[in-house]
Amino acid sequence: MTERQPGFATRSVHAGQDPDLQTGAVVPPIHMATTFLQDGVGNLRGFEYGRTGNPTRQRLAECLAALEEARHCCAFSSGMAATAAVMMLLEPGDHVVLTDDVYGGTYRLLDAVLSRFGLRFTSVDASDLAALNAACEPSTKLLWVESPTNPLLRVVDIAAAAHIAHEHGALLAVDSTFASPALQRPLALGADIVVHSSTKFLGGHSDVLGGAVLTSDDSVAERVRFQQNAVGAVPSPFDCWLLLRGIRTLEVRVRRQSESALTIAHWLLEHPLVQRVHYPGVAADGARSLAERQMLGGFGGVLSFDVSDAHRAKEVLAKLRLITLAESLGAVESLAESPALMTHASVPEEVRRKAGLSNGLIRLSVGLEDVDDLIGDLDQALD
Ligand code: P1T
Repeated sequence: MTERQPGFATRSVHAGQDPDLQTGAVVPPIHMATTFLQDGVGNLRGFEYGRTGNPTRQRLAECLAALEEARHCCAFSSGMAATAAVMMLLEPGDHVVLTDDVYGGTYRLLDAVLSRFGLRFTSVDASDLAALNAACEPSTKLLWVESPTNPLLRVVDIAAAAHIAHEHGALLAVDSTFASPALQRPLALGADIVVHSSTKFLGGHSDVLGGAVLTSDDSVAERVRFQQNAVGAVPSPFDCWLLLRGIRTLEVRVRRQSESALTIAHWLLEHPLVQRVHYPGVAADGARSLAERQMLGGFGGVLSFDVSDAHRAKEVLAKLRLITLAESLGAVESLAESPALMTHASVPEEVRRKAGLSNGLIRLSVGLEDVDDLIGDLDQALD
């Protein structure tokens, strides 16, 4: 009889988190050492130097790989560091196709930094597969998509995007931060690389920055590891430990956040001042059924909605009492922000407008508070 693979919640609690062998401590210790004894030159006990590897970081990587069902994971010091490591697999002159509503920092990295090193990119609505295909050029080496996207919560058909990428001889990287591995496993759908900002749902408590690159491609993994060791964007052992602690409750947090977000999305749809609600669970039929097929039992804890203009959006945000006005998402406390003025301010206005990102857009990350209290807060702020 083949042994049944442990379920997702079980892996969240146990993968990479075996008790400490030496002491039996149920919570594994944090290894702070930056260097490791060699029993003779080059005769290592598994670790050499803290930038190259660390036992706590190795446990985190093992855990994340088990959650994403990946052969390899490389844990980084932030989501942007993980993103940059993937982009640095490319050569000057290579072309990247990018989702048009990506996190503003990802756009900025390509637009203001990597373009100086010869990378070219085209932004496109990746939920439109014909447009995605048409944006590919002979020198396209990477398709970079978010699903759901930040901040318009569009759902990209990952299996179809993988097919398009491979037909063009390119890799598909999916920034799966908004779904977390609790709701989406892009590698199983054909993606080559998954990236997370583990600052968000994985950490879950707004107290740790982190990122991860996951892949089952041995050559990609080797190049990402080499790049990380050469450049040095490694997370601290304490940050890795905090992430392992947060991940233990990932499944229950995301389930509850998804339920509350769906309830709030339905409530917002009925509000006279709300012009549009962006959430896969209330999207048009095609997008919703794609999300139902592609996502695993929930649509995630982030939604966004349009009010008339930037002035009204600022007023609503200023009136919130329970929901905190702040960037970031995926934490136990609810957060709201204005993408046009905050997280996506580095994206030029005409690029934002073309992507459908209005100045009156408000993004809400739903936390673990009682959903009635969150609706009460939105109700008084929109009044
Ligand atoms: O902040 P950092 O850990 O470096 O992650 C960057 C990043 C990457 N990908 C996505 C989809 C993200 O949303 C982010 C960070 N986003 C925010 C801080 C935000 O408020 O949208």
